[in-house]
Amino acid sequence: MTASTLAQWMLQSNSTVILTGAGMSTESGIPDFRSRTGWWKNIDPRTVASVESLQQNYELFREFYQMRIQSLTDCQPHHGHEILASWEARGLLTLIATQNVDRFHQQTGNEAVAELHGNIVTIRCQSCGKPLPLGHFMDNAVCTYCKGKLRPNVVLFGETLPQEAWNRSLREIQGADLVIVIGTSLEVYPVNQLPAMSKGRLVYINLDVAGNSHHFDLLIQGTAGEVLAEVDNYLQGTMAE
Ligand code: BV8
Repeated sequence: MTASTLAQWMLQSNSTVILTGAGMSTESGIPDFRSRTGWWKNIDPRTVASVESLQQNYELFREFYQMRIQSLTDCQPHHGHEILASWEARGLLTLIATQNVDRFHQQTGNEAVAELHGNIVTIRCQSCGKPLPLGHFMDNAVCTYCKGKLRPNVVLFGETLPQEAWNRSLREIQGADLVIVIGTSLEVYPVNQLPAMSKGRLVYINLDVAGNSHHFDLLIQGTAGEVLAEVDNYLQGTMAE
């Protein structure tokens, strides 16, 4: 019922927005944050992923992000990412609003992507804001322009979200017939306010569907890769007619 229902809703929808979180990338080998094997199980995010950590604990901050960036090089998008790219190519998706910082949606071909929490693969100087090559950050260099601290273009705790990505996601979600939330605990503000902005149908695809307080029209418990493949099978079948 559930995967076929979602396929039908997608075919009936004139505007579908997908909101993804770290659970979209765990099948690629990237840990999420809050489940049993997540980053924050052993690390307090405030000590490595906040503005304070950048200002007061720069070596630890830099080591944490160098390790995150390094571990990305051994990971690849999975079939679920490819399905989402094919859905955009087939005109089934208006936007992917993502909390993920790995750029896997873009890497597999999605073009309409709003990065709500930035990314960890491009670097800027914290002082003068100028962009610098990733290698400078990985080699512990300082800013070549002003000798300031280098940092990834990720949204740290205590930083505001990129205005353009936020406005675009809010606008598209408010105008969507269907919003599909995939692989996120919806614990982080203000992204966790977005699902309630939908006036259309709201679907949650997640390993853990019990732990959220949002009103969803459809809950599909399972891994992103498996559920997306199941929904795509129904879409392929229906669209082939
Ligand atoms: C801001 C760093 C305002 C980047 C991240 C007290 C109460 C409430 C709110 C606050 C508070 N104190 C501070 C705040 C605000 C704070 C916040 O929300 N804190 C919370 C956590 C308490 N938010 C902020 O600071 C934001 N900024 O509010 O600014 C402001 C205004 C004016 C001036 C200045 C500031 C900025 C948000 C920070 C974004 N950066 N981390 C990084 O290193 O990545 S947040 C971090 O969590 C990640 O970036 C990630 O994007 C985000 C969300 O996590 P999820 O993607 O949901 O991942 P999670 O592990 O939680 O869940 C994964 C789910 O997937 C699980 O349910 C799991 O079961 C499921 N899953 C796993 N595998 C699969 C799966 N599902 C399906 N298939 C699978 N295979």
